[in-house]
Amino acid sequence: MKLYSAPGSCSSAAHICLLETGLDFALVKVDLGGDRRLPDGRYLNDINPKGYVPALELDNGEVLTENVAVLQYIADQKPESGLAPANGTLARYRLQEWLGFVNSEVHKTLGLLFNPKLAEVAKPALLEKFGQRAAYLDQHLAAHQYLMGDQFTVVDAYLYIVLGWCPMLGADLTPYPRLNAYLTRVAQRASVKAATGG
Ligand SMILES: N[C@@H](CCC(=O)N[C@@H](CS)C(=O)NCC(=O)O)C(=O)O
Repeated sequence: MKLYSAPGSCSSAAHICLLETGLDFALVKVDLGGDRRLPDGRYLNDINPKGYVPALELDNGEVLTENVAVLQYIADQKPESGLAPANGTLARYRLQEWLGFVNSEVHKTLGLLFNPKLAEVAKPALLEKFGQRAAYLDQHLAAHQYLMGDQFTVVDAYLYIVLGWCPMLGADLTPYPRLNAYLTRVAQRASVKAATGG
């Protein structure tokens, strides 16, 4: 497997999860701020015509994109890692529920704030929406170590990475003590340290 990833971007979640599985993979770093040319001379668009990371090239040459699919695929390559509950169980749908929440409510709300073309006037409304999502997470984590309970799963890697953007975006996490404790817990994992240089 080959992961096309930009360190610090959402694709680092897939990097963390690959490290958690212990599977063999190659990491191809993509500079999103540059011309997105890859070491082999191709461009990111040649791998993912949608033009973004993560992209996971499978051993049969197929390319899988979208965090929600990529993360679950990685987890399913090593079920004993516990990164995802078994397919077909209610717990798996709960994981997908969380993945949907992190993807569309957290990642994409924060992601808009990176856009230099975003009007200043739009920022408070986005930050307010983010605050509501953070408060919900904080409340959930009062009774749980990780989003799915006692087990670290792919969605924790995803949430950890996107919440890491908060200081750059002016999104204040100090009102959410349980969320902060959770981030500290996740940060201690060897896979997270290795993928983020922590
Ligand atoms: N819908 C995609 C979005 C992925 C995404 O937002 N990737 C960002 C990095 S966090 C990216 O590559 N942005 C570059 C661009 O859109 O041009 C997913 O959920 O995987």
